[in-house]
Amino acid sequence: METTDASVVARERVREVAEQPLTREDRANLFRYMVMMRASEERALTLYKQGKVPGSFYDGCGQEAISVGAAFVLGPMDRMCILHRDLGAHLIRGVTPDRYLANFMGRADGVTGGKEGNMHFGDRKLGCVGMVSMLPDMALVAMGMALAFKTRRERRVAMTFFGEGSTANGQWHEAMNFAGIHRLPIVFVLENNRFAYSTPNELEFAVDPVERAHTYGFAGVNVDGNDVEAVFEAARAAADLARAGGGPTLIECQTMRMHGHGAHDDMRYVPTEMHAEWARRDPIERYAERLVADHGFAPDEVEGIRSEVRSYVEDCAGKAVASPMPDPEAAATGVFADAFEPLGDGHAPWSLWSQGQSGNGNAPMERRPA
Ligand SMILES: Cc1ncc(C[n+]2csc(CCOP(=O)(O)OP(=O)(O)O)c2C)c(N)n1
Repeated sequence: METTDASVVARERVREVAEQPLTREDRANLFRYMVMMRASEERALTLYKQGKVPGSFYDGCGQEAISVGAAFVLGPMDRMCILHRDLGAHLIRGVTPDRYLANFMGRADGVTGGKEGNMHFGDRKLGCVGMVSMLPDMALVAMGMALAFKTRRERRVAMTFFGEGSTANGQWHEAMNFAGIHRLPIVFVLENNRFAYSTPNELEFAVDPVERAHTYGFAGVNVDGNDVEAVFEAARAAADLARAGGGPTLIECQTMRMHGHGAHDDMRYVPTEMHAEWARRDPIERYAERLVADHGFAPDEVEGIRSEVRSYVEDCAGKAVASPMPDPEAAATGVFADAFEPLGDGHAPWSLWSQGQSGNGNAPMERRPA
């Protein structure tokens, strides 16, 4: 819903730059990163079952299209607050699977160097804040970054993810309200995966959270969260709008958490037919079919990408398992940020959507091989 003339003008400007279609290479990369997320999480679950992960294990199985589609939109100077179902966003920013797997095992080569043995990590040099476990406080952190971008007149965007359960917490309303008042350059990505732990949607809210966006003065859009290109297009429009001064957008992605809340949860509370219905909408299988049916990929090519990524993840697992436990001395290092430490540009093992041509104000993403 448009609320002011400024947002109408911003939407017009967005339309001018948002027409750039995805290339064949972009589509291959969207597929690659979804497969990489699934393969990495499956590998991590195996490590957990082998007793190599000291804590619990959480994943985003079935939700790959959301973090991959949304993160794909951003440029190196944008910033992200990523949560526990969003490994795809870390991978797109350039966290490699070996660092992710080593992190779960508390190893020296993990993202946090063994300081944290779970998914509460972020690599600030790649533009991602370390995860705050209290939900949904990352929305407030992202809001703060967006406020800084706006205050400094930088054409940068903050993006944050959260589940629908988090929207019942007061902190979420504070983030939405403040972002709306100041028209901050922020994209809120809501992952409605039907359950907050064992609580189903009908016991979570009387009004769907996407409906609330307009009461804070900005648009709420609903997308199929199992369709990576639908998520990408919604996130692209939202990020371009934010960059053009049009303020926040709330994107609600409809999906399903296909595994338990954590590896310890047997999901007995999920009706079997419901799970089976969502399995038929698997985002990776759907996209594999679409690449062949609509985008001129040969079936062998799609399977080639799948096996290439799976063997890359397997190599990464070998590196992670070989990583040593951290030196106890390291516990005292890196606790405080060095104020003058230069931030690196986000980069990823495979080339990304060509950001430079979209008028988003970011430098083009550097293209590097794996
Ligand atoms: C303030 C707060 N209360 C409780 C928890 C424990 N907790 C972690 S994840 C989770 C479920 C959150 O559900 P939702 O926001 O829908 O995200 P999902 O896990 O389904 O992706 C809970 C209750 C927490 N991390 N923070």
